[in-house]
Amino acid sequence: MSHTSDTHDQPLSSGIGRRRFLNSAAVLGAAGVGLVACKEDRTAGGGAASAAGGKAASGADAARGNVGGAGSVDIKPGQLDTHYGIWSSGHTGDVRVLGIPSGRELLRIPCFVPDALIGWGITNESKAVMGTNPDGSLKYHVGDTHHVHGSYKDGVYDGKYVWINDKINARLARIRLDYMVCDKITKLPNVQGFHGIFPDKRDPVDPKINYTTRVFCGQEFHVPLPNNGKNTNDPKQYHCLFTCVDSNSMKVKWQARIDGNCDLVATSYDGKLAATNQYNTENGVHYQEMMAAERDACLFFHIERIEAAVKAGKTTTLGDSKVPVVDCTVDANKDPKTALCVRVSVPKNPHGVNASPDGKYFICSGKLSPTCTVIELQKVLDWFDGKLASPDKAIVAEPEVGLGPLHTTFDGRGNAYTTLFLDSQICKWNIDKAIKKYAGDKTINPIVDKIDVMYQPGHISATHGETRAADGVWMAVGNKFSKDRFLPVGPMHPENDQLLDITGDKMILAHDNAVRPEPHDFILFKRDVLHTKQVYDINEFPLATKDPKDTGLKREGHKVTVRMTSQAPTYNPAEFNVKVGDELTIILTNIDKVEDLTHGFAIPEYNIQFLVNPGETKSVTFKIDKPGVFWYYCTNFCHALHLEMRGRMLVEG
Ligand code: K7E
Ligand code: CUA
Ligand code: CA
Repeated sequence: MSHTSDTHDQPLSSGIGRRRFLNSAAVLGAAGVGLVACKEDRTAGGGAASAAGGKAASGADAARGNVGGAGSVDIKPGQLDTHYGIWSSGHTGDVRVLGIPSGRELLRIPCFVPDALIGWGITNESKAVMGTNPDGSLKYHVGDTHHVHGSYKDGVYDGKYVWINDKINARLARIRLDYMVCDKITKLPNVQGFHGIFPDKRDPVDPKINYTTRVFCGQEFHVPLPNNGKNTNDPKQYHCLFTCVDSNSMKVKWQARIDGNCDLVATSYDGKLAATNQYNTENGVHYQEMMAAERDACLFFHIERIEAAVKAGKTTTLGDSKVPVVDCTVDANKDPKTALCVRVSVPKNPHGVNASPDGKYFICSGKLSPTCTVIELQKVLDWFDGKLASPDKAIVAEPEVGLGPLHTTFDGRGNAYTTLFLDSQICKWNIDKAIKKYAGDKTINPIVDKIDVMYQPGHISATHGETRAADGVWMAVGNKFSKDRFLPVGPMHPENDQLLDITGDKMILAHDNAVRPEPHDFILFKRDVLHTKQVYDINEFPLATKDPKDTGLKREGHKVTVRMTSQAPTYNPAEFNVKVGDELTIILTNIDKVEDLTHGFAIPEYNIQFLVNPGETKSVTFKIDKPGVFWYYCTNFCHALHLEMRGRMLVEG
């Protein structure tokens, strides 16, 4: 297999090295020994997993009855998965990293909500990313992540970032994939119910910019703009905003005021169009009103024109926000030649809009209609050029797929796979056949296959499905109900993420995977897309203490700073003195450079616990409010003398 460690610039597994490190450290009772062992046997426990895709299953595997061309989902002890999956985890508010095909959860990356393991929301650095009140307390403690998408270059993942939304508090988070940490969170002004996101795939004008520079964000819940308590019952004041965030600075570039709402978001491969499906074109407040119209819409934004309007100052602002807002309401955009946006109609209350990997189509799933609507992007551009009589002429197919279509993914071979929430099925259908049928050949049946899933599926995503490199190997489905699939654990069942092999004509259900509620969206890609780092570059941290002799206490009035290092199994300093009434800041640098040698730092009675990875620096600030001896100690097993890794904070009475 090709996926051995020498194809990566970083080690794939250090289980053996780590074990040897602990053993030799135990014998010698000293820090920093046995480290050479870490460099050997990288591949002993590594090697590739069963199959990277496209390889025929062995006879023995096939006999198990659930193995197709994608290979076995059995990852033997010591073997590594072939793919990463990045999962949005819903109202637990974080991001999860899974190994695919095993479904093993490898990491949770906190962003919007505090995390007790790594001390997210406790350290000063994480609080600065999350956002605080003037008194230093966290602004928000809850989050609801729905959609996660990666950065693109040339229409494929470049492995740099993923972005994820918080629906509750209208925030967009960015995760750096090298260290797998959240490095920025942006609050969208004047937005409620921030739902769909999608990064752009290239610049609409400059061909040299063939990578992601913007992230588009849709608002699902319309509110009076500005939302200041006036006009709460005047429907004409209710609008939604479609927001563009600069993917690099994470600053909000512009917003577009629209009629109706935004649900999910898609972007075109040429960078020219972004779109959102709308289920509430009625501007209804109750669900009965939101279901009144026979057809809703997919709303297309002409990015180049919008940005020209922003540049020309054809904008307003809302409330305290300085972000320029363009007018994308229906009445202001009737003339195709100048329109910033256009609605293509879609049957009643659609859900999900997905871009096909050939770059030609956006597909809206019907939800209340048993259909998917295929919209040809070139025709939408033709409408903007005044060459298409009506925007609905851009619809090229509307296949009947089954009951409750929600989300669609692709295999790169011309097929679409749509979740059917009500039928508890996946429908595999052929896009070209659906187009031919819509064009008049009624003998054609675009439906290729259907398979039961358990139960009530929402999101669906195939390996590289929303990129030009869609390879049709594995496909994950997030089921909203698991009922009888797992041991009962009281009233709340886990969710059921299922993995299907889609290499053949027929889909094969390969694996059930219980997950903590409630995942929504996810992306799956080959593991060589990522090159994560296991040891921090100490220079990433301006506050780092690089040498133990620079540690110690500095006092300025009641403000006390303790610079500290950790090196297994010691902290330096091992004790320090402070007084009641002091405001203490501890800046801890882990100067161990050994992969996997993470230390913790906890101190009793002050709600403090956080981790420092090799080379990492973190700080905490708190007020000393009681006298006594307080042992700070290492929470993360690091050494044979891990339990001895502790020190004293002495507060005179
Ligand atoms: Cu269908 Cu918020 Cu993506 Cu969930 S939405 S499933
Ligand atoms: Cu350091 Cu445990
Ligand atoms: Ca509607």
